[in-house]
Amino acid sequence: MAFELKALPYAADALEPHIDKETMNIHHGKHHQGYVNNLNKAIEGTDAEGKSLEEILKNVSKYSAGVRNNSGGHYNHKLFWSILSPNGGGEPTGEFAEAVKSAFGSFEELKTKLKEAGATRFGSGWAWLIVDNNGKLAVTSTPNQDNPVMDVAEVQGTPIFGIDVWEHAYYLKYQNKRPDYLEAIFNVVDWEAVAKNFAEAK
Ligand code: MN3
Repeated sequence: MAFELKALPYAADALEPHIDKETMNIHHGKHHQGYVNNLNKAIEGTDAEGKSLEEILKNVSKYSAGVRNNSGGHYNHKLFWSILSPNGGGEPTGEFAEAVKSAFGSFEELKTKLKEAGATRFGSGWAWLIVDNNGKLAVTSTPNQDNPVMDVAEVQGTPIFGIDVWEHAYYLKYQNKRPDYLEAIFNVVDWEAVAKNFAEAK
């Protein structure tokens, strides 16, 4: 069964003005679709064919650069669309909010750490909030389309939130001002979705 691209869970213009419609259409319809198509090509005739995305990522060091880049690209974007919402913004609540406070001191401090991780990732990559292998929340970042599920990642764990800092994620609206994009995106983060990911990852 080949991997498939699902439709966005909201309209392409739903995250405006923070993320513009054209960026969403190109990002989802061209970039994410490209990762899905290239992943299906890259696994063809290898033992990755028929495996789940998570299984491929956990053993990604066994596979080609094409499998690494495109399995990461598919996983990362699937997560990205799911943690954004036109009804997002605000702050986490409940058990997840308590865990944030205990790990980072405050929600503001978590945001600062995520923005730093995104701003200082040289070139293309991702900033992550993960549940690490000791069950603790941590902020980390990865280059290119790598992610913390991969056996090659410096810091491993389960991502519950990620920010795409590739230029394709923000350049049309924000040009070279990555920090402005990193500020704006928090207006459309679905913290309920992140809290659900946290509960499942723990
Ligand atoms: Mn992207």
